[in-house]
Amino acid sequence: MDDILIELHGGWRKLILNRPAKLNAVNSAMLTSLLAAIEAAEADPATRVVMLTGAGRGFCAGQELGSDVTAGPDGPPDLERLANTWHHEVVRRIRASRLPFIAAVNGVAAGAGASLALACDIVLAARSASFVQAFIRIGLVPDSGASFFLSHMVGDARGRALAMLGDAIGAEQAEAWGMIWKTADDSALMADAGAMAERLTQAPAQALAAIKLLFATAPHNTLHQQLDLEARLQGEAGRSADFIEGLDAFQQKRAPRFGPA
Ligand code: T3D
Repeated sequence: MDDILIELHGGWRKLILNRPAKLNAVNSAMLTSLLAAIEAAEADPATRVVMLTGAGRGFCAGQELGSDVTAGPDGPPDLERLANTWHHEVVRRIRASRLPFIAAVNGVAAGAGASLALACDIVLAARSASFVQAFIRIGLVPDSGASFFLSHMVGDARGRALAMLGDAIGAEQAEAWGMIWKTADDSALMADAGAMAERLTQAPAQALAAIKLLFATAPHNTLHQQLDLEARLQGEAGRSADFIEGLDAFQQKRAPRFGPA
């Protein structure tokens, strides 16, 4: 059975974490497949959006608590390597991608599974879904960007408490705290996420990629650095065919038809 399923939907593709019996907990082999799936999406000029979701009742239960993290004859597992080579590489690829990533969080997102969702550009979650900073429960520390995402998204006080207590929070709480974009009824999640993906396939791709870059740099740039970058990217957007089309459409009072990146 493939541990990552890929569904093609015209201009967007859905990547499904597919180990439902383990709530889609990931291991190095599965993350290798996920990296390849992300690479394939990037390489396909017809793909303009990626959706990430999980099979079954979970989104992703984080690192599989199996052989990757078990002590072997040579001593304890090398979690630094596991993080750098697999988990963190996925987060880097999602954040560096030209493509908007939507997480459709269909169930529990724990440990690195929560980070995987939060690394995406827009997170929709089923009302019954939950987010668990599970690391502390097993003596580990937040990784895959969790400390970065939480401190920026929910702030220091809430982020620290979530990381230190490891309590689960429900999707509605996550929405209220600004951790995710929106909660959907469980039965509507996939349709809502699909409609969003469809909508983003019609958006100007160059501008979407530039927005990703702006939000990646904003947390560590000064205002002046960010103003410089915004001006540069606006200059590039201003020279794009999408801007010509956007202006024409506005003046002609019609919907714009943006082309490929
Ligand atoms: O180097 C590095 O970077 C290392 C990376 C570390 C990053 C991490 O992600 S550390 C955190 C790892 N994840 C966890 O600790 C979460 C473990 N799972 C849970 O705490 C719970 O399963 C959940 C809170 C996520 C959900 O609870 P519940 O009650 O809804 O489901 P369950 O019954 O516990 O789980 C269902 C099955 O999935 C169960 O298998 P079974 O008994 O039916 O055969 C359970 O063992 C399995 N499962 C869940 N999570 C994992 C898992 N199997 C392996 N690894 C898991 N992470």
